[in-house]
Amino acid sequence: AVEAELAKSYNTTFNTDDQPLAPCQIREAVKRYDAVLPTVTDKLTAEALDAPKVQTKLLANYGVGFSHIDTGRASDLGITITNTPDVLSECTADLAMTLMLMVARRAGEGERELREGAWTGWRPTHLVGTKVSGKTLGIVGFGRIGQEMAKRAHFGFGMKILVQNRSPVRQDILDRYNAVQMPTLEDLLPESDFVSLHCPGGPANRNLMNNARFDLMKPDAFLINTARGEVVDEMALAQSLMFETIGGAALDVFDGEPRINPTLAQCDNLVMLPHLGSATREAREAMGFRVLDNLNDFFAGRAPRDRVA
Ligand code: 8YV
Repeated sequence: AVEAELAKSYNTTFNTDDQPLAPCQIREAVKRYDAVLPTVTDKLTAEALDAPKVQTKLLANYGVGFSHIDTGRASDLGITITNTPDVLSECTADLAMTLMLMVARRAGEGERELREGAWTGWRPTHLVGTKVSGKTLGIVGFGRIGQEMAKRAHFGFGMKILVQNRSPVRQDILDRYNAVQMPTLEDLLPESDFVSLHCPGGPANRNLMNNARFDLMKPDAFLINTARGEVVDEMALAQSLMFETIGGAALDVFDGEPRINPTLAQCDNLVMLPHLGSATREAREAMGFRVLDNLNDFFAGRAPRDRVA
């Protein structure tokens, strides 16, 4: 539906290849089009944006995260960037809850066992997992999605909520979920039974979860990542999983996705999904209309509602 709406008002070219744009195609696009609508798979690096003459005035990103865009380079070229916040927060938090429950209750392992025809019957110790209700959840990044996660975990599962955020969170927001803001990640990690990442990607948060920080987690704690792959040092994670210095992990995003670090795939105590955070009909359609709103604002000379750079 959103494609039809777009085509009504704009002379539109769709990338129907189902493939990310290669750097040369990005260079070509910014030379030709007034606006480009990238997704997370289109790497708008400084190199890809290095076109001699740039026609593009707006990068209207389809998604809330935009660490695939070199914002400094785009700004130097006078390009405005917008994203699609809010409309995917609930679905992404739903998926983070799904991952948390899957890894704690060993749902992925159970499903694999059934499909392999390897289930031999009920036993009292079979695939015994970890209780989620009432446990402590550490939320890293307390923006829109982090707060939706807190809502679900606190009201639905009676979890105690700890928060780590780069800036102080308003007390009335923390009070909604009976949440406590911890001064640093080093304070949050040893106290949490589950750690869920909801911070932005990009260079500032690359390898935020590294060896030293995995060592601070409880030996039976779980890591959940629906943020960006680069936030986790995947070799450090694989080691923690293999040596069982943490209980397990569940990832929806990967550094260099769709390529998966083969060591990760060998870990049984790891649940993996192919970047499904916002993958519902409702969220994807709303994201499309949010892109359209930003385009319409920008080309009508108004400030786009979701300008991020
Ligand atoms: C999107 C996401 O599917 O919004 C984001 O940041 O990671 C996903 O919800 C993806 O970005 C599409 O571009």
